Amino acid sequence: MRDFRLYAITGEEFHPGRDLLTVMEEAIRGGADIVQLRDKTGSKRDVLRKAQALRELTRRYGATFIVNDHIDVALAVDADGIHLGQDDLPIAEARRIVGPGRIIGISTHRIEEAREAERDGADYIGVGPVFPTKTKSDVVAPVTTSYVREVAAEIRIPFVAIGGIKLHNVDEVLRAGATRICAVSEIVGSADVAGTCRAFLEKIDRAAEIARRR
Ligand code: 3NM
Repeated sequence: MRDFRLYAITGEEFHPGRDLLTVMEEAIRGGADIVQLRDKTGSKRDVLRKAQALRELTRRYGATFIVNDHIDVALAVDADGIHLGQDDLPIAEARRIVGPGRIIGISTHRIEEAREAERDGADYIGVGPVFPTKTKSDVVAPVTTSYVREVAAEIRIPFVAIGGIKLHNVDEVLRAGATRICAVSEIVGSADVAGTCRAFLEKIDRAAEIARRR
């Protein structure tokens, strides 16, 4: 997959009164290079309609589009990939459905899951929740930056840190070795979505520059 720095996930509950497409377009304009549709409550039809619209939007900007959970919807709209949880279809079975050309990402919460994902052919892993978050209901206890460090030291496929990451604490995550950041509430709940994305990217780039000089 194409490398990325900032991964934005939809969270419509964080922008009441603002349209999904407007908010995600602002995120892309601010520099988010991946957009994931995450909708845990809508009907299949609703999810499909949102996926169609986001596919069109991301294609227009050349951004990567990932669908959470719904493999059928991802295929129907020709998404770039799918994102799985630990209780979803295993990677091997998902791969048989989506084929070699589509991205498969999976959430991991401990190093054994990260190793398994790498072994099973995931294209990237989520590493989290780094900090407490209210965005995900069935979330495990925070894995802290020590899990980020473990993954950075050992795992060779791309990983993205997630969970409670805000502009005020992202530096800590970057110092632990993350080079890709994912956020929901901090991005889509912002009054200035594009500006928040640009601020994340500045911090990500500054950390990369410091790492290069070391
Ligand atoms: N997955 P916010 S944490 C969707 O740890 C999701 O796998 C997580 O939302 C994981 O940036 C999370 O608002 C929610 O905390 C992230």
